[in-house]
Amino acid sequence: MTTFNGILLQDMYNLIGIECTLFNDYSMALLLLILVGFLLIMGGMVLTGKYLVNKYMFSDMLEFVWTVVPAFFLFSLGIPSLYLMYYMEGGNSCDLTVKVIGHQWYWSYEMHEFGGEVSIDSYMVQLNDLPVGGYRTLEVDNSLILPMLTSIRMLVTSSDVLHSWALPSMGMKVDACPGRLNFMNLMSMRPGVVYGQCSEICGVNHSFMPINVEFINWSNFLVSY
Ligand SMILES: [Cu+2]
Repeated sequence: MTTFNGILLQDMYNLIGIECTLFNDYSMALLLLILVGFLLIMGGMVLTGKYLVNKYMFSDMLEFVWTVVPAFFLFSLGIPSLYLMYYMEGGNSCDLTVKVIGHQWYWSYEMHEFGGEVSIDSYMVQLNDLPVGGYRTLEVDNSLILPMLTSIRMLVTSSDVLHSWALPSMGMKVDACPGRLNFMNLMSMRPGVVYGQCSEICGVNHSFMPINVEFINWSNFLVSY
């Protein structure tokens, strides 16, 4: 069901996602401030017929202000944006490593940890087999089950063409390139199911290779495979 929650960004599962949402809110507020301020000044001048141009014909102060104020706005956007970019790179330490492989047109996951060899193929559930309450083209037969509150290193690659492993509610997206390992750090702050889709046009069934990650606690995770 479509709800009002769908108008804005999704509820985030990790700190990076929360930071992205805050940055989006801040930039939109700044944009609105500039737009409304500009419209009020221009509208006021046009409606009243009183133009400020004559008063400020040779004003050094005005030139100073219209240079410094926009520069301040730009820096206030650029600095948090740079901070976020480096934050997304993640740290070097992790507790679990998962390999994600993109195929035409499904995802497969591999985990070689805790003495176990986990290898999963994750295909989309066809429309006829969709469970009640399931999301169309978003449910998969085998979802990736991961522990929450754990730093997980995702190694992303592809076996054929370019794909992209994306989780909008974690603010993360990594390209899957054949012959190359890209990585990202995931850490979910709460349990739940995170949905995503391939985000690189990869062929006719590009729209039908959803990503489904389930975050649960450690004790359940250890017995889930
Ligand atoms: Cu793809």
